[in-house]
Amino acid sequence: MKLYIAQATCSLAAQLVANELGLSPELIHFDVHNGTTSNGQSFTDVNPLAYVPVLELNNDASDRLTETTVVTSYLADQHPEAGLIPAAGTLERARYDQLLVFLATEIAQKHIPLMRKLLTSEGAEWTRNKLVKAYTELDQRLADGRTYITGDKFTVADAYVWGTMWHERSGAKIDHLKNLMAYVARVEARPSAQKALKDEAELVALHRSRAAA
Ligand SMILES: N[C@@H](CCC(=O)N[C@@H](CS)C(=O)NCC(=O)O)C(=O)O
Repeated sequence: MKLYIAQATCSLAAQLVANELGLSPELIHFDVHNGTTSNGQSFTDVNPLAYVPVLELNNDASDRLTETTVVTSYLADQHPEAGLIPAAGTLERARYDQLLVFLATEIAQKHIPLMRKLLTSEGAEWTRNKLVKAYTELDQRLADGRTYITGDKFTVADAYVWGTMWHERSGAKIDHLKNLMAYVARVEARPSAQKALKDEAELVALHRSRAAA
């Protein structure tokens, strides 16, 4: 399997899930600044929409999956014994998918125009308020002392929350959300998260050094 990633982006969630499952996809770095990849492939051939994560499967057709929620859920569904996601077709899974879509639309995608400074000041304020509201919802879930976002078990959603904690870059003020902050630190302390950060940093450095040579 190949996993296309970019630095400090939502692809960290896919890396973390792969690590939790003991998988070792070949990582390929897409440099969002200059459009190159660490293996020299044209990234728009890989994903015409030009974003990560992209998971390329080892099947005959080398099928590719995009969308963070789909990539992470697919990996978790392939390894039900790891318990990283509820079984497909259950009400529990429908509620779970509801949470993943909430994370994708109300958090991850809200950050992007802020980080890229694409909004008017009125638009930026509206979007930051939406982000604070969404993060407050997560903080309230955690207020009952649970370890992870859906309970005491680590799941795919935790990887996604952690992989999209871009509040500092987007200027959303959420440091007062103490349950959330303590929780994110717990996720980040997991060996799978530390490995994701390390693998990403090493690959980015390799890509840059090859480009400079
Ligand atoms: N709908 C996609 C969006 C993924 C996305 O926004 N990826 C960003 C990083 S988090 C990206 O690759 N951006 C490319 C760029 O900025 O050029 C998903 O949910 O996975």
